[in-house]
This record gives sequence, C-alpha cells and structure tokens, in this order.
Amino acid sequence: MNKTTVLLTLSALAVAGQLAAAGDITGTITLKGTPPKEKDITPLKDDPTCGKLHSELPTTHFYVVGSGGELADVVVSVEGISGKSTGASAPPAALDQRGCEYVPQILAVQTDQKIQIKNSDPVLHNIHDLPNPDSGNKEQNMAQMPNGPELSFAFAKPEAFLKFKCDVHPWMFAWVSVFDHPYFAISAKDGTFKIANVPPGKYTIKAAHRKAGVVTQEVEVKEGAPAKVDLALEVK
Ligand SMILES: [Cu+2]
Repeated sequence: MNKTTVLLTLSALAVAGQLAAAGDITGTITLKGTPPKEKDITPLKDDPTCGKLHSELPTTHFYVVGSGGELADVVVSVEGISGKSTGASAPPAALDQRGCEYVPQILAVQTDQKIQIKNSDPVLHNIHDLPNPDSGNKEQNMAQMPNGPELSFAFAKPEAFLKFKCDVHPWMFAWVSVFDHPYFAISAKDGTFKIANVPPGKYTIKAAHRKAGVVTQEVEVKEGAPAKVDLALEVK
C-alpha cells in the first residue's frame, strides 16, 4: 500500500465511522383534547373558477388528527444545533398550488434550500411570502400563470412558520419553517416522524404546531443507536 492508498483508506474509514455513529430520532406526536371543527372555506367554493376544482365544500386543515389522536403537520426539530445547513446542495422542496390551495400547507426547509413552486391550476396565482421583519428573510411577491414555469424561493435565515399567501385568493396560505441544519421532520398522518443521522449527544427536541403551540423533551442519541421520543400537544 502506498501513502496515497493508506490516506484514502483512512479517510474512507473516518467517513464510515461518522455515518455509523449518527443515530435516527423517531417518535409519534399525539394530540390531547378534541380539536375545534375546521372552518368551511366558502369563498373558495363560491369562486367561479376555483370552486369547480372541488366537489365538496373545502375546509381548513388546522388539526390533521387520527382516531387515536395521532397528529400530522407538526414541525419536529433538534434544538441547539446551528450553522450546519446543507440547504444549498440539498434537493429542492416542493410547493404546489392545486385546487386553489397550497399543497402542502405546512413545509420545512433548510436555509438556502430551494423551494420549487408549481401552479397546477388553470388560474393565475401569486406567491407572496411574509417573513417576520426581524428575521432577515426577504419578502417576495411573484405572479405565476396557469401551468407557468416553476418559481424558486429560498430563505437565508431560520424562521418558524413563515407565512405564504396568495393575493388573488385570500384563503390561500402555507407556512414554511426554515432551519439552519438538516435535523427536522414533519409528522405524518399517523403522527410519526423520523429525524435521520443525528450526531451523538444530548438534545432538546421541539415539536411545534401552528395551532397547538410548542412542547419540548430531552433526548440522548448514543453512538449509532436509534433514539425514540414521543411528544403530546394539547388543543389550544
Ligand atoms: Cu391563488
């Protein structure tokens, strides 16, 4: 083995070692209490063009909750990790406008990660993000024609539930959380989440829901071992 081969072998082992040492954090988010009834979006059903895209009266989706209290659309993140964004090289996140609604309405990305925005509707939309003025993120407002070219947004600073709206259709909203690290997930319909490849350490896990607020819990990721943390939010 020459010197170069030895060095390459050592660096390959180092990379393998790092991967093996990281652990996944998984768990389930549940909701305590009975959520309020979702609101009918009557202006959407009454809109001459958008209304045709819905056979039933559309409603808000504030609490997406299963029969056992499993709660979706919760932004789960690791606290105390910062400056680790890989957003610039990460695959883009997708945001669609379909049936004159944003799909999904809850999204999470890293700083500098592209959000590819698509218009699947036969109508004009405009994408207007409203960052917190103190966040350092940029407000943009761009029209998008029916089936027009995709637009690309990205945010430089972390921010929770950055609001997107459409000025044409006042019921259209999405909320994008921005992290400066890749250690976050959004709970699925069955309430489960998975945050992959977290370096070993003791952390606070934060679960944030747009209506039910925030809960936190401590967790330890041991070398190469999966960690489990279940969190419960309460109806607010
Ligand atoms: Cu619109």
